[in-house]
Amino acid sequence: MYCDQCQESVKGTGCIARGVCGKNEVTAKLQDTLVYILEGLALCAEAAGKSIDDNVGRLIGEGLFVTVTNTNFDDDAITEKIRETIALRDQLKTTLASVPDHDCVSWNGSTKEEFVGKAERSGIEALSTHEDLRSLKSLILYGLKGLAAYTDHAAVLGYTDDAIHQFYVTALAALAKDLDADSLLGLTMETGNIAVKAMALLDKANTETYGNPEITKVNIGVGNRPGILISGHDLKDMEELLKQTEGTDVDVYTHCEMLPAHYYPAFKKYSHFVGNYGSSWWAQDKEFESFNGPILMTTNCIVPVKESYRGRLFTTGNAGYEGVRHIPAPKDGSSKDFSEMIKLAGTCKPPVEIETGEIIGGFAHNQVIALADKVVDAVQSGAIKRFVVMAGCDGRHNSRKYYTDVAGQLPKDTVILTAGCAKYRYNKLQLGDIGGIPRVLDAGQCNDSYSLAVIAMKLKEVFGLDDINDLPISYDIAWYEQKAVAVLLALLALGVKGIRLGPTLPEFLTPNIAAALVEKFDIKPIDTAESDISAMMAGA
Ligand code: SF4
Ligand code: SF3
Repeated sequence: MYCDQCQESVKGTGCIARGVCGKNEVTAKLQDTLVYILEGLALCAEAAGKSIDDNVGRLIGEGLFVTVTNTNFDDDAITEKIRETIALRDQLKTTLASVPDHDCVSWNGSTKEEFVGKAERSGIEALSTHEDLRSLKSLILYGLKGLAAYTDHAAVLGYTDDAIHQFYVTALAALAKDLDADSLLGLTMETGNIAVKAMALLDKANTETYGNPEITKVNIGVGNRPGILISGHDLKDMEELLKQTEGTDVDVYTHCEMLPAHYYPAFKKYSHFVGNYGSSWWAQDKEFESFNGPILMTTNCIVPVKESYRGRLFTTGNAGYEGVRHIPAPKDGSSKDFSEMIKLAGTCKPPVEIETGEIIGGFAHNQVIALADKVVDAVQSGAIKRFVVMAGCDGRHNSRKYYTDVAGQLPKDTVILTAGCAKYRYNKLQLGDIGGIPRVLDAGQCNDSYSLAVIAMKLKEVFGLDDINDLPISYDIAWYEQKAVAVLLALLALGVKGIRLGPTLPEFLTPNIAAALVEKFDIKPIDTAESDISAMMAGA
């Protein structure tokens, strides 16, 4: 195996024997083959020369999502996805006057062993023999995986966009071709544009379905009834679980990226929706243990499952883990059936209290724009000197203490704008407020970084500026998996310059490609908290 798609990839070599995330060789190879066959499907779709239909777009999006870090560790589920993709590719082939001449179009197999064997010649290393071109193709592929995850969440709510589906075809087909650096750089920028579209689509899907997020205080303590813990990013699962547990003796709690569900009006009416339990994804091995009740993983991030809670863990959607029960979506579009989990919850003890108090969030674009007068006054009076966008992902490494230090040491006249699980590094610090505006404004999940961009655009308009980079906003983004790659490319596509990216620059960027990004966008690696704070306060 070879994998370098996340921030925790083994430095210098990528993960070659077993992933730091727990992904083993077989799973990694199956994921590589799945992407390879998706390239074949894309070449055929391109040759067909007409728009792909929604079902094909959905299948491609799901295939990409399954390969996102910490999403699916279930070899049988990935094997089935490869079979489905081959069937679709071959069906499309029969309609073509001229079939593209490429191994990813003609290669066939049907068993797990054949798919694993194929990965020897189809993984990331096969993208190009030239390391800079491979680096650019990796950047496109990883951004594509991230934006596909967002698009899939929107599709679950009935929102699709042909332009995004068409881009799946363009980008995946490009991975199978010999293209020069300029073409690949152009495609990288286009990946950012499409990532903006994907986040906007998901924002529309979430807010039209569940209302605009509102300022909300979320309880982080526990009640005295058994609970179900729900994690990941899928709000439709959240809705169905709340409906099915209403009127039972079971409470519902959120973990990690599901925290922002509390901010949506549609979920506030449920009195058994008690609060947020625990913290970031990587702490789940301890927090799932002490939660005591069933846990539903709707997406990433799943960490290697401990025996102490394996029997209480369930996956759904594109998430999967060998030996863990999976709750499928019925083919007829009806609700998923969470009754087994609910029954199990009734036999469990209530969660162990690990903290008490409240956290505040719900500062997505609509809510912040509603407060625009207050925010503009605070900037004009000098009460707010600077905004620092600290969105993105959290991760295991101690080096991420940097983000806690930055948040804690930023001057009191600064406001942190956040989204994604990166917030868990500082959202429980008591950082106070500025004239009633909290110093940490949480917009929501990582995809709600879109909200932060909308807020920046609005401020640019209000202050009559020509360039988004003239605003008193610095960007100190944390990345871990491929959704953060999509968010980063989206910010670049929106014209944001001078982004700090940490805790390390991606392993898959070669020195030449990293230098090109630095030159074009002034991307910077992080330094110490002290020196970055003084640079940011000086506008650098
Ligand atoms: Fe390694 Fe990250 Fe790939 Fe897992 S997803 S195998 S940790 S690079
Ligand atoms: Fe987190 Fe996995 Fe990226 Fe949605 S839950 S931000 S890491």
